[in-house]
Amino acid sequence: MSQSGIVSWPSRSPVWSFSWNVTDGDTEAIAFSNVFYRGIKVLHKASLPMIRVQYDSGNGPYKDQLSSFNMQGPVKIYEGSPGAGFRFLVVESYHIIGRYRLLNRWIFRSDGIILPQLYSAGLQHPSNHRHHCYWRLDFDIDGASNHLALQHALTGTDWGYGPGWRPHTKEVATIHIGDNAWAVLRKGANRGYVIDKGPADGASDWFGRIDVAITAYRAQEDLRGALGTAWDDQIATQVSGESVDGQDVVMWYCAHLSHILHDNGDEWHVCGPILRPFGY
Ligand SMILES: [Cu+2]
Repeated sequence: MSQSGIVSWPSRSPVWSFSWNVTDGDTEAIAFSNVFYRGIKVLHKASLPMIRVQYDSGNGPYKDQLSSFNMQGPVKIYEGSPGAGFRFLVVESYHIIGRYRLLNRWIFRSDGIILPQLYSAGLQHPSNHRHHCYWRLDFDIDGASNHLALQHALTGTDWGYGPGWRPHTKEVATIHIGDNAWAVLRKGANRGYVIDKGPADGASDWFGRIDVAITAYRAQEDLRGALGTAWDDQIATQVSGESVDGQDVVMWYCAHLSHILHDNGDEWHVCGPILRPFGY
């Protein structure tokens, strides 16, 4: 059964507000929509529509989707603090697919940092394998237009956004370079998010070939969990070379979570990017 809710946190003078839902069918785990930080829009929608798993043993591959059907218990929402500095709000769902246990956790910090995290444990087959986790981040920094996506390179060249920050003006699907940092900003305003590669996000390979794709928002391209197969993420179908300069930008972020056999599947592994605000 699907679940949904509206969050305004903290209830007195909210820092974060958004709606969320989990459905069955062409699902995308927890889908967050209309995400605002301190009253300024950040994301039109954020979700995890696709996980592709590839085994060295040749079993599979698989495409896993987190849904209300394989979710165990309700979505949990709770808050906490690591001590000084900031507080955080967690929205999470726990799923079982075959022998996998998957925890889909989103952390919204009071300092504006967003941590989408996927935790995984369990082995479907006794073989090393990789989970390729695809987050779809439909940014709406200050609204649905006038965005720019940048990739950071380790160079002193300045394209007008600081040394090494090179704008991607056309749709692109590519891999990380340099220090693996990206940004989506609102042109003309020094406001946006830096997207850093998470510490356990691994490397692309022949099976999961991309780390990031930047596309122009098209309503008909939001296929939720229907995009992709076990063999092909089909993200290339959304990358046609269209201009993304000043458009409404969607970022696909892929982490490549490696599972090594010798831990017997008992250990939890975690992956996911780090989203840091600037100018909010
Ligand atoms: Cu695994």
